[in-house]
Amino acid sequence: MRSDLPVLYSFRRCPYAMRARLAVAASGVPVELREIVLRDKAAAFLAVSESATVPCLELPDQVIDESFDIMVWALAQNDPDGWLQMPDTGHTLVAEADGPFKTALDRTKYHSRHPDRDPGESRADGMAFLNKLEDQLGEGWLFGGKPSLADMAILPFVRQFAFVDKARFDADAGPNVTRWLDVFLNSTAFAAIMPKLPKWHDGDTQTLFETEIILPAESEQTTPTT
Ligand SMILES: N[C@@H](CCC(=O)N[C@@H](CS)C(=O)NCC(=O)O)C(=O)O
Repeated sequence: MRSDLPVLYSFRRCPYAMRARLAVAASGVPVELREIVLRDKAAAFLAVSESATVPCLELPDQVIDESFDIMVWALAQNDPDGWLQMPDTGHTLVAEADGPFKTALDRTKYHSRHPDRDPGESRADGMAFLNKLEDQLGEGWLFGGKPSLADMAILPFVRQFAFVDKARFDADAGPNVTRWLDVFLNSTAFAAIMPKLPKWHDGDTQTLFETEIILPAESEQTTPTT
C-alpha cells in the first residue's frame, strides 16, 4: 500500500478518461487507478471531483478535474516521447475536437436524445472535421511522423465516432484517418490503457497503473490492407 501515489479516478470506456490514461502512461508516472461506475459514483470520488466527472486526478496538494489538464500535468512531469512538442495549432485542433466535433459525435451517437437534429447532418459535421484532419495526417500523425498531445487528446473521440457505425466509417473515412485510427487501436499503448477493472470500493487493494507505452513512428507503421 503506497499512500503517496496520485489517484486517478477513471472509467474504462470514457474517451476523456482514455486520453488522461494515455498521457499518464506515456509519462511513466505511477498512479493508483480507481474504476468509477458513473451510475453509482463512489463517495471518495464525489468528495474530490467538483464536476463529478471522470477523469479526476487527486494529488497530495491539488485536484485536477479536466482530462486535458491531467494530460498536460503528466507530461510536464515527464515527456519521454515529446508529446508536448507540437505547434500551437494542436491546441486549436483539440478545442475543435472537444467543441463542435464532440457535439456532432453526441448527436450522431445519441440521436434519439436530439430529435430536433437530423442525425445525417450531425454525422456529416463530424466527418467534415475528420476530412480536415485527413490532409494533415500524411506522415502518419497530426504533426509529422510521431504522435503528439493533440493526436492522443483527439483519437479516443474519433474511435467513439467510428464505432457508431464502423462499416459506414470505413467506407467514408479517408485513408490517412483510417490508418491513424487503426494504428492507434492496434497499438500496445491502447491495449495498455484499457485494463478491465472491477468497480472500485473504498478499502480495495490498490491497483497500480504504471506502464511504458510505445506508439509506432510512421516508418514502423504497417498500412492496413482493408
Ligand atoms: N470536461 C471533462 C468532461 C469529462 C466527462 O464528461 N466525463 C463523462 C464520462 S465520459 C462523465 O464523467 N460524465 C458524468 C456522468 O455521466 O455522470 C473532462 O475533460 O475531463
